[in-house]
Amino acid sequence: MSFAFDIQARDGRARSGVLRTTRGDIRTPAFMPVGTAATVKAMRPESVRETGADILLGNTYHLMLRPGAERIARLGGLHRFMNWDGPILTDSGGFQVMSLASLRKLTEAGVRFSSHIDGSKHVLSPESSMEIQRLLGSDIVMAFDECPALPADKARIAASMRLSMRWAQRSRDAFGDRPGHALFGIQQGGLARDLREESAEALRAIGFDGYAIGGLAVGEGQAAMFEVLDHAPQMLPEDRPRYLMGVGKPDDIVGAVLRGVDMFDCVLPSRSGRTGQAWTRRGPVNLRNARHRDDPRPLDESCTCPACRGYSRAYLHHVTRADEIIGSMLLTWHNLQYYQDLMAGLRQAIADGDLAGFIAAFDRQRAEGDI
Ligand code: PRF
Ligand code: ZN
Repeated sequence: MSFAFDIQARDGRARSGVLRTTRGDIRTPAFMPVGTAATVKAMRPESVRETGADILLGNTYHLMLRPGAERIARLGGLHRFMNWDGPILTDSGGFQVMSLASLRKLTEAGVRFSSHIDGSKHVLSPESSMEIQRLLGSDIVMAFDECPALPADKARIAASMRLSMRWAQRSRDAFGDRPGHALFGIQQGGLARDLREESAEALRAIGFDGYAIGGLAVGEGQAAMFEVLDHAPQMLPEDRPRYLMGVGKPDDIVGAVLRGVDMFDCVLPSRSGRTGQAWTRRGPVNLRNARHRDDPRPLDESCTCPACRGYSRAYLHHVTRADEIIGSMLLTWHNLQYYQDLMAGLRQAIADGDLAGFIAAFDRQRAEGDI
């Protein structure tokens, strides 16, 4: 088994601990900022680290197309290339093919598609995805899977899940034995409990270093997602990290931690920072709104980030409206800081055995609304 996972505290189903990788510890529950194209957009990696991030996410799909996995390997691997020496998890590509590429053709072998950048033709399979993630030097490699868009009928979801489980076995075989690198399996099965159980059983039989919950946050809504999370995490091995892919809003993360999830990634804090949306203890704040135009106060007086220490709401409003680059830089930093502070708060609350108190305060502050 690659990477020890030390669970240090529990509170109900929630856990907090440390995943020990060769490139450093990942404190869980963890939020992984998304660095799709070998950059967390608008941030230098040392700044991302300053927000408290222990690990970044990269994407097989984008990097294979541009600048190419072989090129990154020749240049010393993704860590050296992007100047981030902490752990990197890479997604396996199938999910991004389905949402971004055109002319997709799915078969038992894998998926053929045309690049969203230049229309060039490519193939991804469990074997080629494992090879690309190896060339990138990824620390946590994701199995190659397919994530059906919801709503879809149950027969379609079952067939897709079973294909993903055959691909999970092929991913495991192709990954081989790579000390110092971990392979995570991905549970699918939509909203159906029996399909989630069947998928978990298949993954447990193959054996992975960690287990992701895929196929959620694809349009089903929070209530339906939480219903799945009321049972899905417990189907996965208790002693290994559980990763909910592509989630989410702050309240999604809080609810998922309560239900036993350890790891998260989402473009939301970085992407919304580039559109003038800030996330704070009091909920979302749109800096484009004219009510900030003459406001000399910081975005959040309790936040330690550069945006909140050095600038007024009026300034953030101005640079956001004027589409100045510093607006993206400052709001991305603030949002990543808010997310990492939220994760630190969750870890501390679990360690203190007071997750319920933390969530009550979280809900209360959000109900008060922005100042
Ligand atoms: N599979 C993979 N990546 C993903 C997902 C998935 O199901 C999701 C679903 N929210 C996000 N990213 N491989
Ligand atoms: Zn801030």
